[in-house]
Amino acid sequence: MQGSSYFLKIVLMGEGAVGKTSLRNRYMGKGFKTQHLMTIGADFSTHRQLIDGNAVTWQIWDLAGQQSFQSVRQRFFKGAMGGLLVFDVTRPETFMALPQWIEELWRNSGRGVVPMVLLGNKADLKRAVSKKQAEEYAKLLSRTVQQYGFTMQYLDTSAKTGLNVKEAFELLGRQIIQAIQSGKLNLA
Ligand code: G3D
Ligand code: MG
Repeated sequence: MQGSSYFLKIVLMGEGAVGKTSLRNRYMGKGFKTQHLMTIGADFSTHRQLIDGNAVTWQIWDLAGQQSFQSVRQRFFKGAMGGLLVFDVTRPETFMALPQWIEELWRNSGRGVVPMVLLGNKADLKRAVSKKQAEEYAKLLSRTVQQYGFTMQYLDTSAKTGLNVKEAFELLGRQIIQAIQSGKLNLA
């Protein structure tokens, strides 16, 4: 079966030091290049992956440092087809901050509600947020997003050991492609 080609901008979201850049680096492997957009304070890098026979070219956006200017953040999120929503399982406050990130993505994407995958990173360390808590939150979010053609899934990850890193990107890609194919997510 012949798959399709997709060029997908996605954003890494979550509080400082949860491991966003480390997850990206782990996924991309050694020797990749990033482009720095000084005016936005963000980097992006591209990576290709075959997902269920579809040729996906990711453009992965990552905030360099903690950017707080509203105008800058709007440009960061604009055009995003989806996001990896990351918290640190050792720091509950990073879990509590997730709703603000979701709201910001959906408000600024220019596409409305777009897919996300929830990641509890640093699963190699002693955790303070349980897997059950995170899964329940994902289930709750799923009820909100199912009308848009996707579900919200949760994965424990570790940028240190590599646990579920590739899987996280694959899951997100699958959700985005599904939403596009069902006509609920606009590529334009
Ligand atoms: P950010 O991009 O979200 O701000 P970083 O976060 O990727 O810069 O990571 C912040 C710190 O957490 C880094 O430590 C990094 O090595 C560490 N880290 C990231 N992911 C993991 C993980 O899965 N497990 C463990 N044990 N540590 C992780 P330093 O000390 O370099 O600041
Ligand atoms: Mg970073």
